[in-house]
Amino acid sequence: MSETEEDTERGDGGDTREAETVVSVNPATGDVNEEVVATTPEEVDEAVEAAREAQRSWEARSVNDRLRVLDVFQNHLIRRRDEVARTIAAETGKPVGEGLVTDLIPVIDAVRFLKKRGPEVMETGLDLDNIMVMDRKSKIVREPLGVLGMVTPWNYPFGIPGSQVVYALFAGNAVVLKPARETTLTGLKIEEILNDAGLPDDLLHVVPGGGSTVGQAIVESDIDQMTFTGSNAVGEMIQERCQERGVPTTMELGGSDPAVVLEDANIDKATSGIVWSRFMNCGQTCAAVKRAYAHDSVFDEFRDEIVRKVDKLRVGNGAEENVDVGPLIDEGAVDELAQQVDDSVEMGAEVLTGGERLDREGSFYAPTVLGNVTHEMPVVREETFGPVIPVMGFEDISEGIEKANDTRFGLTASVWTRDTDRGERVAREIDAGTVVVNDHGYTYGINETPWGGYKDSGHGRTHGVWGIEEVTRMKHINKGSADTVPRSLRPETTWWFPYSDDYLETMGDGIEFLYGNSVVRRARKAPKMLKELIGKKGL
Ligand code: TAP
Repeated sequence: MSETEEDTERGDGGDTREAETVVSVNPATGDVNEEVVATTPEEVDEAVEAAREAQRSWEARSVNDRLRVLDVFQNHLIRRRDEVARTIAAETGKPVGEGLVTDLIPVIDAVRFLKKRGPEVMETGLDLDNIMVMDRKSKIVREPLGVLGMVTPWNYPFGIPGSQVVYALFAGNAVVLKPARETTLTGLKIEEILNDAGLPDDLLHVVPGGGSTVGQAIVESDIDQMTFTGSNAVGEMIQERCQERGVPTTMELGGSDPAVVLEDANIDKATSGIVWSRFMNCGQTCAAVKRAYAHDSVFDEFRDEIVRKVDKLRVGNGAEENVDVGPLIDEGAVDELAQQVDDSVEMGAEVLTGGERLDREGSFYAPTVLGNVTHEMPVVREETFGPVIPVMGFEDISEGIEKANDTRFGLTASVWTRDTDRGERVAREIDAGTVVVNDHGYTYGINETPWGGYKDSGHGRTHGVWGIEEVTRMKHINKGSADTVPRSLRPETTWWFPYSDDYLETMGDGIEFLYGNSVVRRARKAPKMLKELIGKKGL
């Protein structure tokens, strides 16, 4: 939870000026963590300019040199993990251990992946199988885009910006990042630890402030790419503006992930996995199970197990011991969720457990399971960002798939079954960027895999080879020898000027030899072609 305030400060000369501040508040207690002076739009422009200058020399350093800084960062992060996780808990209320797992590991793992696979993605040799170019060599080199603008949400305040920043810096970019107001202190930690690790000055600017001021200033600034993670309403606005300005974008937006439980599923495992995926981070996860469907033959058992496991969740301040589910980010989020549940109940949904705010200090809502749910209800039609799960049945798998796909979103999904081959066949039918069989959403922390959605869940991919591609541009370099063969012997390259008298015939023979599917005809052309090629190489 946070507030942006305008304070009036009095300078030495008696002038007054407006200073906007960001107030970081603990949503579990309502206590103020700290107040930070917000960046002004002019300072955002200055940050982009300074970042551009710093980026040039960063790009000029070798990939391994850049990796050395990230390696030190990784070590600092491992050492300072509790400090970071406690900052996250103070700003979001989530359990400290959960911060380690879902915020720190994705970033630490990103560095692991980039050390292992990054260099080969930045420079890859190509096999040129065509015999006509056997004396040539090709490679792909990836070049940074320049200065990247980033705007990120509060729900994974270290994991999301941290991993995006690491990929961008690895590839040789500079970054200007606005963290969500609610989690400004966590955003500033990324900058602090990277600077401590030896990141050159000005390569990363974390600029605190509100979305409509500082966020908007980044969008309007001289950036080379914009990565946005957050709601569809804001994402669509930013996308439109970037398109007008010709700035490429990566959009990581909302989700309404389905879990599809087949009749042969391990119900104990499926319900444990689904409850964790939905209720961790107090249900405020883009890729949480937001709709659960079970085959009619196992539905009653599935529903009862979900209710039983949800009833055992311990709600409280995540900074304390023995807490599973923390608060929502603020009162506004509780209001919105309560409205979605109340409206659905009015339309006929049945509260199987929970269904109300918790009467205690902080922004708490009871972990809730809803039955008797239809697709017309807000808890299914809209994205729910809190601890609520609607459970529904399906008669056969085609109905299950149809229901799973009945959404504007397509971030991730899961299929639960003992028959993993069948699980894969169902996965292929679901419209989502990632479909996991017998687990849900966890691949954000596995950096070999891509992250990004279909449909209204956004476009572009963070993580993995594709995450590197997203923040670079591809250059193809092809090299041939500078040596020439006397033209009296052969033209340097068969297809160059001057065209020989038998050019038409030679090229025709070449096509037959290289691409024809008759072995006999290819063999017949071989001597002439070999002569061409030997002549061409001057052997
Ligand atoms: P938003 O309200 O969209 O906020 C996200 C960021 O955008 C914040 O930093 C916010 O700043 C900023 N912002 C707001 N208005 C802006 C504007 N006019 N110009 C530029 N920036 C602006 O989202 P949220 O409520 O924090 O996050 C929840 C949503 O994010 C959910 O829909 C969730 O599914 C989605 N999400 C998606 C993913 C992926 S990977 N697909 C991951 C996490 C979350 P303020 O500080 O002013 O709010």
